[in-house]
Amino acid sequence: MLRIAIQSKGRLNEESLALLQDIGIEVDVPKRKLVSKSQTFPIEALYLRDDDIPHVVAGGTATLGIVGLNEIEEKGADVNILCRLRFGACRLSLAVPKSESYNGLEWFTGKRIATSYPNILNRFLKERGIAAKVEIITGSVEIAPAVGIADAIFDIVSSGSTLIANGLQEVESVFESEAVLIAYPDLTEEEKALVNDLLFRIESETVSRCKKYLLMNLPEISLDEAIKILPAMRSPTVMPLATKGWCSLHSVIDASDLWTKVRQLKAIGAEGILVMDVDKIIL
Ligand code: PRT
Ligand code: ZN
Repeated sequence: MLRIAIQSKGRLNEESLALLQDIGIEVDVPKRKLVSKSQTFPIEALYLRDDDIPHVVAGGTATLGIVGLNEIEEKGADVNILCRLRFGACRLSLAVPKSESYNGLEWFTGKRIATSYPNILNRFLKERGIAAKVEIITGSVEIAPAVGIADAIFDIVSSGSTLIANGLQEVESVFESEAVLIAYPDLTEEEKALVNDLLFRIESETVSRCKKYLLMNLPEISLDEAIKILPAMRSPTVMPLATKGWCSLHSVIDASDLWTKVRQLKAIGAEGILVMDVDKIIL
């Protein structure tokens, strides 16, 4: 039986549970329960604050955990990072008041920087040879400059709107983060086999989330050109249409390439292009 530590509430909770559900693992949504057993896979979910997850997995109380990479980096926990989960994306950045004219890292020399991530910040400042004073604050870091506790902040940024609302400007992006799956480093052979099964499912799921399935009608004369545009997993599927000289072309592409590819395909005569989400990709 595996045990996976999940954030009990907060930004990673919903997407962690949704990911488990998408890979066929149903667990009860936390109400006041700390642990809930899945009926569909030998795993139970342990609901915790995100700050506690690295430690609980490093100690083996949980075999697996879903947590922000920023937490692992800050806590320096001894865990294996198994895969990135492509949600909870954010960055840890330095920000200064908008009124300051910022001209490079030297600006921070002698300044007070408020943060909940002192270890990552201290490492960064040391690497860059900047002598600043790190003020540890747990929560509402962004108001520190306005109330005079600090001159600048080092905090999580996602859309950037919290910084703007507090009259701050992001000046250095230091660490890129997203949710990751972590594991206790000393799993038994039986646990490893279960974890591999889970990883296989998760990879199929996370890969499919950034893919699109495309199908279109195409003049046969443009086929070679279209195949160059759409390399697909092995090669695109081509089927004849009832109308002579035309075919139907099917392919899977990276979602980020969608609009570029659609423009190129239209330029060589593609018509009736359908774009669909991909539920799973089993490679
Ligand atoms: O109660 P618990 O301790 O479990 O939760 P928490 O309050 O400590 O963490 P939570 O739920 O806020 O965040 C959990 C994890 O989500 C973080 O460790 C990150 O890995 C990830 N994450 C992704 C974020 C954000 N995006 C995010 N935007 N965590 C926090 N924020 C906050 C940030 O602190 C700032 O206040 O959102 C604000 C900035 O957002 P923007 O969009 O205005 O830039
Ligand atoms: Zn927390």
